[in-house]
Amino acid sequence: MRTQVVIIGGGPSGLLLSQLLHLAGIESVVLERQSREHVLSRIRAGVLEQGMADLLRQAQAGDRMDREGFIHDGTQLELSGVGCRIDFRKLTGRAVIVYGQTELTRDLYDARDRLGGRVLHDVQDVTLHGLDGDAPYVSYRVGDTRQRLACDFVAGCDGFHGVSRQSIPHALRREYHRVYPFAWLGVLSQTPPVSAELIYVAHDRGFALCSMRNAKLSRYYVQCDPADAVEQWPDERFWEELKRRIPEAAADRIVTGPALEKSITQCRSFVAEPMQWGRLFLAGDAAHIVPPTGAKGLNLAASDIHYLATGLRQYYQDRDFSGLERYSERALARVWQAERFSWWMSTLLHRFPEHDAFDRRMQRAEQEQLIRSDTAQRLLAENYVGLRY
Ligand code: RFL
Ligand code: PHB
Repeated sequence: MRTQVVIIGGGPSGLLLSQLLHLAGIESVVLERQSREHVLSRIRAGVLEQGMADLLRQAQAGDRMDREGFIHDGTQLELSGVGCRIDFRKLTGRAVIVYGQTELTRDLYDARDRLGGRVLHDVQDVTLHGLDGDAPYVSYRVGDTRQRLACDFVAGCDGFHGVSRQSIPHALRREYHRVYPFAWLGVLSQTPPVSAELIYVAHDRGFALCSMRNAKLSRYYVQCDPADAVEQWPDERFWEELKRRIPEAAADRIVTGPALEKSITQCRSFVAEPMQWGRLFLAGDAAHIVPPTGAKGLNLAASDIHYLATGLRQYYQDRDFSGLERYSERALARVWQAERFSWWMSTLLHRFPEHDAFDRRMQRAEQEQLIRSDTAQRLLAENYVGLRY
């Protein structure tokens, strides 16, 4: 079997890439380890930058997002008891869209189905071969049958725990890693959101976030210990802790209910360089992770895919290698900006167990600067709505 581009991973990165390539007349096959139901059961990101939204429309997968997504012109910050609204529209002329990753992934699957795209599920033991030559191929197993798929290029869109990144020789790979001393406990509940805008809270007891998926579905987070297990957080404990951290008026009106989903995510920053080796190109979480505070993970995956799809189109249309050769450099320039922003916003809003009195004063001073300075607010807003591609 042969195709032009093998895409490892059927998450948002892989599906978006295969859809954009298809629309440019480039053939691909997506190899996904899990079932479609499993991929669609993961509750993750919720905030889309304009660049990602535009890309989804370009991929003919943006109709439902445009109908059902919510445009947010700003966000609320509650910084050690002081409220502060960041007005994205006023400060940048742009906004973000609140639309869940689960829905977006479903829309991409539907778009792939409509065009007859090839997405293979339950694919095991994916192995990449010949990446440093001009005849790469990928082998994998479905049930008891081992298959081999020859191609021109391999796109590694298989997330942080995937195999693609490991296929780049260790000596040629540089990895940057920061594990934070906290995690996020997230709850999805069938209740109306407490506020029309997201509320990011820095509190002495730890960070909290009020977010949403739609008018009837809320998503809330509290900072917790990375060693905590979900079982230690029965619903009552979660709601009680959330109410202690969020502004009093919000705590008074919040509607609570059973958790439909509850999960704990360790906060980390991670970048692997370079994002290309021979015929292999890494994109999305396969190459980088951000702590979720700036809502950048999914949006960074989208900008990678934009650069990669552009490079592949140039190659297939004009035999011009230059976009592919510059892929890693272009993608990484934007990745590092988003890494900085996510790290900064995490540092601003979380409680660090190792912080001493001086560290806490520095954090408070930074929060105060944001409350009083338009310039500081503009910087936050520019990064939050997303740097241009
Ligand atoms: P994904 O979504 O992880 O998809 C990768 C896909 O590859 C498959 N796979 C393999 N397939 C074949 N062979 C193998 N060997 C494979 N190994 C893995 C996996 O099954 C999966 O389907 O990466 P992608 O497409 O790059 O998309 C990136 C986004 O998913 C990610 O950046 C965000 O969801 C990050 N993230 C969040 N971002 C936000 O902006 N806001 C959030 O609130 C937020 N919450 C989260 C998150 C990521 C989480 N992870 C990765 C644990 C919460 C969690 C729990
Ligand atoms: C979410 O709704 O899941 C969400 C929103 C904003 C973030 C992180 C997660 O910064």
